[in-house]
Amino acid sequence: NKKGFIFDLDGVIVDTAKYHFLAWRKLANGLGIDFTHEENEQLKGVSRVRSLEKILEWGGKTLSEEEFTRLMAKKNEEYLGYINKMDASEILPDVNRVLEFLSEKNQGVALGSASKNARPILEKVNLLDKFNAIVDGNDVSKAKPDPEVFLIGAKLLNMRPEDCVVFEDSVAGIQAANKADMISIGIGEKDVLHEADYVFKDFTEMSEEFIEAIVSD
Ligand code: B16
Ligand code: MG
Repeated sequence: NKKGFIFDLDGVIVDTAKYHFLAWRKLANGLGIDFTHEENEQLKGVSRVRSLEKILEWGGKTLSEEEFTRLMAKKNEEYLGYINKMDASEILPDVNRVLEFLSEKNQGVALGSASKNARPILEKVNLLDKFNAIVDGNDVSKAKPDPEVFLIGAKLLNMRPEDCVVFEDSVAGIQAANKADMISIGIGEKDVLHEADYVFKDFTEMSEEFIEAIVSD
């Protein structure tokens, strides 16, 4: 039996949300806008453009198109400064165990991320060669909760959507997986990710028996 396993990046494979937070906070504070951890939570899985729009909404500010574009580039530059210092020690607990198990079982493995920086991040943490397909923010025109990112992933894996499984930490990502008719597995809090078919706090809680049952279902 073969299934396609599609991983989100930020919050599932690595915790880059903390770097997004530092970069967005610097930008927001520079505009005289407060930026809290709670607000950062709401930007999880949200595209770069939409993230800046939301921060400006929260701060009650508007910018010219030129300034908007310039600040987005500046935020990304700041973010890349943190990314460049990443290494394999930042891979979240038991991600490697699950990836190895899936590869042993000859399962399809893909990345489905909103980030335009997904490839450099995977390279930094030395995971690029573990994926049979990569779909990131450069490949999609519609952001999660639209299912586009995962449907492209299924296509690249040559799998039907209903034979795919998505690991996601964001509500929008779980909704996208459900809309794609895939099995949705939340990584995080049960009360936040209640729309998911299954929820695990992190991969340390996910047994090989569970994955096997999904594969042979
Ligand atoms: P970038 P994911 C998402 O990654 C992040 O959760 C979100 O906070 C970020 O704004 C988005 O990528 C775009 O990232 O600025 O690097 O293109 O969770 O979909 O892997
Ligand atoms: Mg995520």
